Amino acid sequence: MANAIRALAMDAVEKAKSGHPGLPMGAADIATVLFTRFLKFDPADPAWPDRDRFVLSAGHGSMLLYSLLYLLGYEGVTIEEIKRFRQLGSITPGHPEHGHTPGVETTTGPLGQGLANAVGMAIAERHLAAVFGDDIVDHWTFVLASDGDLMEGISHEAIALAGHLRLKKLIVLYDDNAISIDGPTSLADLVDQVKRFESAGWAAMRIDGHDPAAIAAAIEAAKRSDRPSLIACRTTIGFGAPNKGGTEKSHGSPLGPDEIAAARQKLGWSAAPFEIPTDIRERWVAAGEANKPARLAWEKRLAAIAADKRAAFELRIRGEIGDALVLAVTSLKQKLAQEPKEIATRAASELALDVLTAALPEMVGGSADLTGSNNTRAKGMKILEASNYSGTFIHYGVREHGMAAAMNGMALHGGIIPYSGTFLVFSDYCRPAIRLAALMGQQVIHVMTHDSIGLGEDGPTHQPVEHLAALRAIPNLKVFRPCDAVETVECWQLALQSKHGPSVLALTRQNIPQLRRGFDEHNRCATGAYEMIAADSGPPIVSLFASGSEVTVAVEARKLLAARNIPARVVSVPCFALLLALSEGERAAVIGTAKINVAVEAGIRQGWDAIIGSAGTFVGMTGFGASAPHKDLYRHFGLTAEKVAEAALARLRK
Ligand SMILES: Cc1ncc(C[n+]2csc(CCOP(=O)(O)OP(=O)(O)O)c2C)c(N)n1
Repeated sequence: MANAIRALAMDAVEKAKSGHPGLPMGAADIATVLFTRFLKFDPADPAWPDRDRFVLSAGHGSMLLYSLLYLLGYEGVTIEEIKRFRQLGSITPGHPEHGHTPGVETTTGPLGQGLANAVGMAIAERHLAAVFGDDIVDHWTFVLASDGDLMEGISHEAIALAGHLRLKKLIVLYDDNAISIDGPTSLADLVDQVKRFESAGWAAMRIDGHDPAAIAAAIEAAKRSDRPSLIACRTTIGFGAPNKGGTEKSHGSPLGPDEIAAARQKLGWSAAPFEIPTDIRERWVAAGEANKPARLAWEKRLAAIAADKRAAFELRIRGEIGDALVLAVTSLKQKLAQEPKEIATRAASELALDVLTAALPEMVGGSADLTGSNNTRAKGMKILEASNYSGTFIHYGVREHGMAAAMNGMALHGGIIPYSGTFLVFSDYCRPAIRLAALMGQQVIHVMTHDSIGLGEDGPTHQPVEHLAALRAIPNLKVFRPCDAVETVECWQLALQSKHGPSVLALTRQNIPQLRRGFDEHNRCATGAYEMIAADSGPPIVSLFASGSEVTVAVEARKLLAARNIPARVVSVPCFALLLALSEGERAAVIGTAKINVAVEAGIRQGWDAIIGSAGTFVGMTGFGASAPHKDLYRHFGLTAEKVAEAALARLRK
């Protein structure tokens, strides 16, 4: 049965003239034991909530996964699609893409991410089991990880978190073939992975990854463990290829016709390319059908639980949030209308979280060791920890990358809307995972505070300058930068309604006035930008655009211009992505037709031209910040109402 995987991988890579045969051939025995004897799944229902998760962290070995999905009978994963490996429009792309191919639990390729996603999936499983009971939530998370996965820094964050949380239902099968692209891993690495995992609180063992009995015994032992488990499976990369096997030559290129012929002979595989002997195919199909009774039994158990609990579970799995959100948002906006607040937007976010987390139990929050600074722990939230998985707040430790990737895993698992916190400047430490959330269309929400030089004394190491632009460059990511308490609540609402992509909320450390007064039921941030204050003496000559804390600066600048009889309007721009997604006409209406466009933001100009045009004037940062109290910094860098007004006047004089 394992040779069927090997043959398909060799043949598909050969036909595509590119790809990675080494991993599928080396790990075929591990995968065969796992999928035929342990993994709980049903190809007839790839989204079955209580299925075991299998994450191929080493995404370059995609043909391992595609071979399995084909052999097990996943709908759509046909032999034709295997033959179209890596071709435009196929469901067998170079690296596995979630949402593209049934049975692919997460998008992998950037090494280390899958492993960290799996930690999030395992957290989600424990949490939902604690909330809804083992009757309906009781599954395992398996990972196949390579040398490269374990060399990546993110693996350190992920395994430390998993060990700390005692995620005993997480099992990592390590394809320990000691080969990577450049050659033997000894070129660059001498880490003893078993010791490393043990030191992080895991159970770890070494086995022969080509011995089915040893693989099965190890998985059984891992299932009995009270902690997460690493099974280091010693394998031969490209197993079966007589000359290239065991070397980097089998890692990432077609083996070539001669080597394939020799491998077929060595493996005793005489079937033609892309053909699987009937008896072997039947055994694979039978393995694919083996768990149907388990799924039907689960459906019965689900039907038997209390109706309200079942409804809550199903709603969460479907990712629907119902009316609770709008009610919570409306009541908070009413409160802010009655009692305006001059507070930092991070503090406004905490006010929002107090009501939102109370209304939406699917929100699981956290912070990378900046809880008090990010204001992400709302009232009444209990800690999610090994002794209480029903908690909803995670202390991720100083592990931004692992946190962001684990959040992706939770979102992929389903039933949870993960949000978390760090400083905006450290979005760089999360970026690869944020990008993958955007690519996969997963709802994760990053609260990123201390969003500009306005954070003050910590200085340029902590002051984001290019980060808003860099994040806005990621497709399908919404970057929100609200200008006051009301916009903060509205942006939270929009992030929670963005079911098919991640959001970043960039929030201030410093207090700012509440500009939005009175109650407006309508979410004004929904269009990404809107006219906050119209020009008060005739048609506007100047449009002042700003986001976040600089909207206050624009409002003051408008007054200075008005004093000189220059009519100016203020447009708040909390979210570029939403503004740029409007129809051309709608967008043009928001941007307006004033003679002069001026934008002010405590960041770099990049991206603003789409709004103010290349002829527009930008008041912002052109280099790094400095260490000083925030008001001094705003003056020093010219982010003041006077400078903004002057910039507009200078244009008028031209
Ligand atoms: C973050 C990241 N860096 C680099 C790569 C390019 N790359 C793909 S596979 C690989 C290493 C291959 O070694 P290993 O993980 O042991 O896989 P194997 O050779 O066993 O297939 C590298 C560097 C990548 N996919 N992701």
